[in-house]
Amino acid sequence: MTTAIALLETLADVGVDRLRGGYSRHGFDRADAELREWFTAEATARGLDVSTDRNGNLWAWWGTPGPNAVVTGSHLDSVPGGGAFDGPLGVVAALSALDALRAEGFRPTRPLAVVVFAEEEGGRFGVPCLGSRLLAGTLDADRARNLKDADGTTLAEAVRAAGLDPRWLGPEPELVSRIGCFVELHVEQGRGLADLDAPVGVASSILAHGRWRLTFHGEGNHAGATPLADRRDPMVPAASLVLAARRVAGSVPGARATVGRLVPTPGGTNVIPSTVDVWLDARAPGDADTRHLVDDVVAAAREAAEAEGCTVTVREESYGDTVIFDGGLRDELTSLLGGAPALPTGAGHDAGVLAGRVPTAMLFVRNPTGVSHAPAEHAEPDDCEAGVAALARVLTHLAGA
Ligand code: HGY
Ligand code: MN
Ligand code: MN
Ligand code: MN
Repeated sequence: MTTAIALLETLADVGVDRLRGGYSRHGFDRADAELREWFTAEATARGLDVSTDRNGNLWAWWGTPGPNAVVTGSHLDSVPGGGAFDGPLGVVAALSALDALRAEGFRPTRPLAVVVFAEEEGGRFGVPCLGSRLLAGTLDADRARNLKDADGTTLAEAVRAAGLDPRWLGPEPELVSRIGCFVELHVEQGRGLADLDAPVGVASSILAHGRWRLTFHGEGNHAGATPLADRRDPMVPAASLVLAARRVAGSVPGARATVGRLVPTPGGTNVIPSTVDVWLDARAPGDADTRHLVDDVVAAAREAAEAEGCTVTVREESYGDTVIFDGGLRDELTSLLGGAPALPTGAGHDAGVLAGRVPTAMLFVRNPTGVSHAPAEHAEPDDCEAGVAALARVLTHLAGA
């Protein structure tokens, strides 16, 4: 049986980001192709039947794909400069758990599948959980086809280059109807388990969260020849947006707002930009709080833009309402796992997309520092193995019934 860490090690050289540190592995890029090959080889070596659905999600079946399947898995893509565990730990733990089940001579009485969802981070095309949202029908396929990456390549062009037909992107209700339940294992992104000194936990909820793109329009000009009074510099309201996001979120209990990406055009050191694109990531416990938070931040941005003689356009790029995981399945797993703690998460997941459609649960593995979406993201080998054992226990319980 190959341990989860040993399997993760086999991915150590895939999509290494030498500039940022960590990994950059994005939907349908070169690293993604290597990851797909890796997963297909590992799954096939375990006697699983691997197929790719119309949205580029990979499915590895133990037994004939059929109704009431027990599905586990996660994603292999990362944020730019991401850690090694966010996503891949859920996939390697699923493979390692299946090794354990086979070693015990377990035979599932229900179809069992390991799934790898495409472009979960939205690191290339800007919409998180792209593969699972398309599968579930919560992302318009035409809009998806026209999503562009930083080089202007559309998703349609990228999936075609990956050997898929973009005309097929879209909901797969028949495939979703086969899922009897979905359980995703994930490294915890936060310190909940570390503070509780517990190796494994169960998810209770996911914060409402969304992404908004604000484009500030000003007048491109010379940094040296343009007196301050003659400027319409979009970087000024963009900077105030960053500060407004922190100020407004600080007034909403449990809220978070982040500007992780800000792109001036043209981006010259001695050039007043003509436009500045700013991406706002806002999250809060509850739909209303999140919407209200964003409205306040946008109002402040509009005011700052006007004061600088600029305009601003706002576009909602993605949104997911608060997810409360299925209480029955959650309680079943917490007791199955000897009273594992149930805890909320501020991170979004494919499990959050499916939770509205099929009984869904998540298992978390302790992250000693809680740091994630950074090269320092970590989980100890013993805790990873505790996660694998917990997942194997859960799969035996669900697929053996
Ligand atoms: O952004 C998130 O919360 C997740 O990691 N995609
Ligand atoms: Mn992530
Ligand atoms: Mn993730
Ligand atoms: Mn010059």
